[in-house]
Amino acid sequence: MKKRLQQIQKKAKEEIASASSWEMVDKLRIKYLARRGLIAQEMSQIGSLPEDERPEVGRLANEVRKQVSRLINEAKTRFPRKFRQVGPRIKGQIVKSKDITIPGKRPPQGHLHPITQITEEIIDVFSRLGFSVVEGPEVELEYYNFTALNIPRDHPSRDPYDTFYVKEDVLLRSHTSPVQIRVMEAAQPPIRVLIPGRTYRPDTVDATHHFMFHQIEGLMVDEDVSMADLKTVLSIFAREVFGFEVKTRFRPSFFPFTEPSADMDISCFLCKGKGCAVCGQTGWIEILGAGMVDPKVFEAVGYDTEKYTGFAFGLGVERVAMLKFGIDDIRLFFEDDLRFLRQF
Ligand code: 2U9
Repeated sequence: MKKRLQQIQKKAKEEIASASSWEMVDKLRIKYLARRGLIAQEMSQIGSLPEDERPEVGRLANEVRKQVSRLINEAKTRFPRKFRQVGPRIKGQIVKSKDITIPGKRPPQGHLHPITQITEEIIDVFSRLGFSVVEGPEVELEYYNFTALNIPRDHPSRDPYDTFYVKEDVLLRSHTSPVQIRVMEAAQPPIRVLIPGRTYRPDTVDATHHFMFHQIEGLMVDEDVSMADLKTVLSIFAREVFGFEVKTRFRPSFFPFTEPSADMDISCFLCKGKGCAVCGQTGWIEILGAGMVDPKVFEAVGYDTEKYTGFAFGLGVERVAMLKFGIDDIRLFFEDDLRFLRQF
């Protein structure tokens, strides 16, 4: 049997060497290597040999099969086969007609809207101060938009000239403050939330007003939160967003939902406070409104007004974006003109 295996190997070698086409080599593959081929036939006899001869013959048979297989594979590479496609492949597919070394075409790539960019930048600053982002409905109940915020029944902002009403008691929110009420109804202090989103007011559209604009409001409530915390947090925000050299100042103001209230100015980051067109020669730019949450608001959500205090603030994202990017017309943000948007 050993002899026969050696003869098979010799014969196979000769036949493979004299084959003159890919198809002839493939016939030899079937003759020698197929499941019922010559080598398999020999191997099937191994079981009938005396036990002590089997391992050696087995090893030889395996060796012969390996050699023949190698010779056949080598021989196949000598012939171009009619149906065997050669050429560059992309994901296994032959792409004969293509030069895959040509650089690809870059797909058109967009970017975030400037309002989204500024929103994300501000969120980033406040998240490092421990604030988390919450969003809420744009169609709101009058109760959350006004009543719970201590805005009196006869306040002018409730007038349909200043707020879009969907029907009685239902409106398009005029600020994002109703979301803070919803947060406080759902959770107890400590609270540190940032509320970005669209707000709506029926203003006549001009260079600085639009019927829809974006606000970011913040709220922090805990034991012992003071005006010092408000000033610290908002001054950090101002320096992170407008530059580390900017100063802040707080002027007394009034909002129905905060007491005391303040407007925060930053020193003009363009003229460094000397006076220019952007700061109206004053050296200061108004950035946001803020204040300590009025106890009336805490009462509306059932918080213990003896135990908790908090501060809140609100800013217009378009205004911040216009200042930072030097844009003089709010309408540009909403016209989807790519000549404008591509600049950011
Ligand atoms: C709750 C309590 C208090 C949010 C605040 C302002 C001051 C403010 C304006 C900035 C420019 C609106 O976009 S704008 O026109 N906002 O001046 N907002 S304090 O105070 C709150 C909010 C929610 C429960």
